[in-house]
Amino acid sequence: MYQLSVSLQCMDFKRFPEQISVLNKYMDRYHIDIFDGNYVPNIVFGPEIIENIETELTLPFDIHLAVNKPDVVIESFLKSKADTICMHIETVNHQFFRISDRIVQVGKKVGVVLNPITGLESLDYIGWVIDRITIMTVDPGFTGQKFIYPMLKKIDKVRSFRENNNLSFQIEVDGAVNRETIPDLFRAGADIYILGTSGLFKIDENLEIACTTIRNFFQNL
Ligand code: S6P
Ligand code: MG
Repeated sequence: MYQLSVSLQCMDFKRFPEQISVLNKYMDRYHIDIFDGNYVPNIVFGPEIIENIETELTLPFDIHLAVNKPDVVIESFLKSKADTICMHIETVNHQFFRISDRIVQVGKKVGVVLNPITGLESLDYIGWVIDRITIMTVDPGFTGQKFIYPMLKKIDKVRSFRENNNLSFQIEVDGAVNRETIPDLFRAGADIYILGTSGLFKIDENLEIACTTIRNFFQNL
């Protein structure tokens, strides 16, 4: 069954209380991007902000660590209420198992994120350890970017790998997930859809209408 996740950096923070109460009602989970201004040329949330807003989230949320050195910052995010911590495989290839063990130790789920340019070679070794794989369908760092179509083939390959090996991790897609790209993503086999500017907030000024529109869209796939 698919899940609709919302990228919180795409919200209108001037209207946070109003928007979060609507999202809590219509969506399945939240996605919080952590940028370090180095791995990606942007900065948005940090641990203190998460501590402040997490009490208002009635849905589970994950943390997407798009940072150069996840080991340096991870402890502050392990203290959060996030149920899943997702890290870029490119940033942890010398200590993936050490970090994933630590995530499991605190009772959270392990997610791995693959940039569009990154291949699937690591799956042979990590497929048995992870709870989720996030296929970036844009380069990480910014909202409102163009969908990278060859990622559909990648999702399909990940799905086959999961089936052939009898595994159960979820497949998540992140970047330009909207009404134009969702039918293809759905056919390719995505489970979790991260909705941002194009997939949710730009649908309608009224967030309640935007949420019901995208929900109905999924129901009719
Ligand atoms: C991208 C980030 C994403 C975005 C999301 C925004 O660096 O990891 O989570 O927040 O993709 O959605 P959209 O529709 O603006 O691409
Ligand atoms: Mg993200």
